[in-house]
Amino acid sequence: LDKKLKSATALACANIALIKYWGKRDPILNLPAVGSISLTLDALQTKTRVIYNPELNQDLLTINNSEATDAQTKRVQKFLDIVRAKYGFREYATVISDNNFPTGAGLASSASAFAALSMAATCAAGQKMTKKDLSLLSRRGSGSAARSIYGGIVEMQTGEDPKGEKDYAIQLATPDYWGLRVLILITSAEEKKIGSTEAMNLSAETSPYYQQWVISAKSDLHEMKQAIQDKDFEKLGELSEFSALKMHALPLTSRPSVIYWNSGTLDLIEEVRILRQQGIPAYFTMDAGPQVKVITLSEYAGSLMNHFSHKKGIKRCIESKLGADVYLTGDDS
Ligand code: 2P0
Repeated sequence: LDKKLKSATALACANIALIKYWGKRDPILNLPAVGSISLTLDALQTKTRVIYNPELNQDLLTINNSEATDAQTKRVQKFLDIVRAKYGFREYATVISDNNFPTGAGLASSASAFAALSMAATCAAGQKMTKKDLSLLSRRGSGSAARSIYGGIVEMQTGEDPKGEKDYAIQLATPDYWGLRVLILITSAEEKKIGSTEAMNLSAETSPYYQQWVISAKSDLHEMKQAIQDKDFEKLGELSEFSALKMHALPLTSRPSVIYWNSGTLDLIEEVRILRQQGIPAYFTMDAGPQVKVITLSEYAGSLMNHFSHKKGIKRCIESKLGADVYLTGDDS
């Protein structure tokens, strides 16, 4: 790199999978065992600045103006080692990352973090990357980050190739294709007990349902793509709930078992089903944590936000529309 400091800042949105990723076919290259389909979430954004500095003797990371934990710093260092090896330079970096969503809300997102970091780290190193290259690279940081390169509705593809040349995301629909909304209902702000990387490896090793999960993923992806093409909201919602519950069956049936839900999570599943009986188009999904995300249509989002914000057991509600592709903010020019 040039003698002077090189920096770049990128912004990426988090995403919520409708058809879930769970399990890896290669832990080193971080190749997913199954494809997935997600909605990019405009309301949950990470902005990351990378500044390479020849005077540093290690990478430094701050998140929301505080020094990151050792585990977070190590994960970023490992990722920047991949970038340095790929482009043949040695400078360490200061990485400054900020989330626009409330900290301590149980929403820490490796997806938006590694998507933003991929773009900032390569751009600051003077590399022009295509979206496909960024998706391939950010997958090394976190599987779900490969999807956060794109806005709208996104598919993470997966192949049989041992090097993972087909394991990158593509955009299925732009943010304005369909008025989908996601309500993020926070039931607990606690740190999760076991991270998804560890839990998915445990599932692959010990859950008796794991093989079937991998086999059955293909038809879920196929059906979901059809539902998106047809703008069939009922089908999209029904498949999303099915994939979420099927995914959670893996940690639930691992040894030892991992339960990500709390009683508030179950209350909200029930609540969403009751709303549906009343004719309101709302479907739930959950990731590796107790928060419930409600998928709905734009015309129902306001009244549903109002409904949930008065519910006992909900700490906070965030409404999101579909977000955009990762981009450079221009703060460094
Ligand atoms: C998903 N999750 O499709 C699934 C559903 C959580 C539940 O991707 O090990 O942090 O870094 O590749 O991406 C969370 O796992 O895992 C995740 P790694 P990641 O969104």
